[in-house]
Amino acid sequence: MRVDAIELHRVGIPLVTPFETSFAREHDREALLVRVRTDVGDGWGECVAGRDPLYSSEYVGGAARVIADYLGPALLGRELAAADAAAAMGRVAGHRMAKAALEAALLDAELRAAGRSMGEAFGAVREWVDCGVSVGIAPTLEELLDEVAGYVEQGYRRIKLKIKPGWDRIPVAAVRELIGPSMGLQVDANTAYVHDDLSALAALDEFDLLLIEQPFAEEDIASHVALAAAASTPVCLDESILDATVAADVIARRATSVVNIKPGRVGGYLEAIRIHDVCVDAEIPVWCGGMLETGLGRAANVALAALPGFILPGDTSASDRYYAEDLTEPFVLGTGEHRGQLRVPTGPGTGVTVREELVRDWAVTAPITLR
Ligand code: OSB
Ligand code: MG
Repeated sequence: MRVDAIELHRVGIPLVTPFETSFAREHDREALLVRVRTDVGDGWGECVAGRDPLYSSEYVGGAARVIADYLGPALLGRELAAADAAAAMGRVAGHRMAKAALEAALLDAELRAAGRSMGEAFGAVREWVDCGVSVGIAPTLEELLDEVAGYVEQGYRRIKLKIKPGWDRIPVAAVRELIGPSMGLQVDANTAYVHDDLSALAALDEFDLLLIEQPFAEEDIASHVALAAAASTPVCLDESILDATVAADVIARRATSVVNIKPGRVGGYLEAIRIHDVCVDAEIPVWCGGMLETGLGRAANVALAALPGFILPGDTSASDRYYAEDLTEPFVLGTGEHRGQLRVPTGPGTGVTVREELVRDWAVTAPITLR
């Protein structure tokens, strides 16, 4: 296909509840949406960069800038398949979230033109995926327990608690008590701890957690190796997993025994599939992470989560966990045998339709068109 134009749309969408992590408290999600216009039709992709460079070095404004100045020009006017996009943008170091959004939009355009779904193209082996929910740091323990009880009631298949120093043992103990011994529970520190906290983290073993996600800095592989050796709870890397090469390396070093795959963080769905394959070969379970995506990014994440190695429930929650109104038709948890699951879209491309009136209503800056 030939890339004729790239549109950048910046939107701000209110969250139904503020989301607090060890690095920020957010009341709305600012997202960068990319539309590619090609000779075979249009495609949409969502950039997972946050408003500020706190989770990673990337952020919405920087992603828009690097697309306008470098990544867009590397694609515009070129004849290429979506699978060629990463190489075409390869001269630019890093900026994986920006690259992932462009590749996702190209995949959407290409698959729509071919009448194929992302699930089919990625190698999905199931029609429904198991869903967990990521629960932010709450103002009080009581509010945390209310929120968790609500999610359990809605059918979510596991709970993930955001933790940080001073908000770990007590909330984890209280939630384990609330949900009982058999429901999956895991924690995510988003790099908030240091090596000296090792024994305090190992003490969470008592709560029979599925995993502890990214306690230490992105670059601090050694501390993750030390925790993995000291604790029975599996260590799971998120921020540190930059691509399939890093994934293979940190598995070999025994820094991680579970991997959180976020397509946006690793440069796109095609690299995410390569990480999945590396993990399957190494018998490392994976699950699909999230970045508070709208229905657009969620649709593609749910398709990815249908691959065989995704054996743990993902942070692929229903639309109403995040937004009163979603950018696409909403994702709703199933019922009966599909309680706590989302259905993998089967329509061409992402299988969902971006509501363009909402892209306009939610715009925080004027759209930019690159030709
Ligand atoms: O570390 O997994 C994370 C949200 C924003 C940035 C980082 C993370 C998260 C989440 C939410 O945990 C996952 C989701 O429900 O989309
Ligand atoms: Mg995480």
